[in-house]
Amino acid sequence: MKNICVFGLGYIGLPTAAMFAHHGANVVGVDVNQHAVDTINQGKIHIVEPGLETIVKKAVDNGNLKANLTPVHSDAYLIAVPTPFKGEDHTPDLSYIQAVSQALAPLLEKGDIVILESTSPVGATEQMVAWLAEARPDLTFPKYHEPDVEADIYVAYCPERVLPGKVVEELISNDRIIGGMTKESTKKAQEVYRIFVEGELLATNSRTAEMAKLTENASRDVSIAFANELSIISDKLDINVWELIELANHHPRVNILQPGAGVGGHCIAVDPWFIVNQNPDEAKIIRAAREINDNKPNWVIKKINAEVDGLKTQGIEKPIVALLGLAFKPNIDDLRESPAVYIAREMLDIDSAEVLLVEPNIDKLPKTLESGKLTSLKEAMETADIVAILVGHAQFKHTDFNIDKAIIDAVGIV
Ligand code: SAJ
Repeated sequence: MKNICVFGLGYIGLPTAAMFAHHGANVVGVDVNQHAVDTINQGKIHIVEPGLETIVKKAVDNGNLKANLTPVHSDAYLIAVPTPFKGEDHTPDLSYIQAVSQALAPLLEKGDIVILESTSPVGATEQMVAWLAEARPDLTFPKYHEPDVEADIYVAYCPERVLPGKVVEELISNDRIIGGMTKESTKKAQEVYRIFVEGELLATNSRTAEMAKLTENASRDVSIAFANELSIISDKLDINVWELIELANHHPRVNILQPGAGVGGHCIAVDPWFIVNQNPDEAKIIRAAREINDNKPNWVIKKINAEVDGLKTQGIEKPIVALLGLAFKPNIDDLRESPAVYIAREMLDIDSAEVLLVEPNIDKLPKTLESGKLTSLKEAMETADIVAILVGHAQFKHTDFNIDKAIIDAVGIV
């Protein structure tokens, strides 16, 4: 498996392409974004991921990795393009996968393998095969219900499960699920990933692999929702939820996660909806978890506003509120789909308080928060009347919150 074409050079596609190239494969990465293509061809990266730039630079310098706007014929095609929602009801939008299918279909030759990595609803791999087959009636393609019948083209669904911030390390060491449409497709896909994966390559079929990816993130979402629900109940009962969870977790078979300001990122807050959308009558806990986690930021806003109202009745005309943390999780600079950004946006629209934004991992506020003031932790701690801790950044852990201010601790630092 010498020549590999990777579609989508984002958070998953680029590290994967670079890793194949780093291990000797001849890789062409394809993206519609000219800026991304140009940046990568200079040996640089357009995303933030520790350790990735070094690998990309080496691979570009030794000629194993090249970025392009259009694909070239390869032995293996990997697809890592986005699968966003179409509208309010969380219907998955497979149009990027469709566009890639149409671009790669003319290049296919007997014996090639097509691997879908994009997080997808169950059945997406079969839909992709339908698009490929429509464009190439001269070739045969595998069928889900005929796993022993071989076809001209091998097809598999192989989700990634790497943690943003640890991608380089986890790509190599994580076990991987390899879901072939046929048994032979599974074997071929295992050969592809064996190029750099040191973890186990777990064989299954395409539907189970699709559902496994969604299940992993839904599982974490449900666990976090449980913690978030406990935090709201505990607040009402005047119990410290962090102590409560710590104590409960001493039970040998209990392992509760941590409550927070909500669930952010591009995976856990998104993937469970693929299950709910496809199984609206059956996916009850999964839907409830999404709703609980999506509502947590509004609960935090209510708590902050209650403190604001309290200070106003004490005569402070416009209390100063410091919001600590904007990233979607601790110790990263990624603000996308962040509950803290949502809270900041809502608080900036409120006239009754002045809002200071503290995020030590960035030096410029995003457009949506431009009306806010990026403030140092020191200044915020000196001037604010109310401090709301929204993200558990390491910098905040070393701060003394034993001060004469109202503190709302959404992440259990205090
Ligand atoms: N969070 C909590 N409480 C916790 C743990 C997390 O509130 O106890 C919050 C975080 O603050 C954050 C959100 O959940 O807002 C998600 O963070 P995360 O670190 O749990 O996960 P992600 O989104 O960075 O990456 C997840 C991972 N999935 C699982 O752990 C099951 C990763 O392995 C996947 O590859 C990734 O989604 C993905 O791409 O799907």
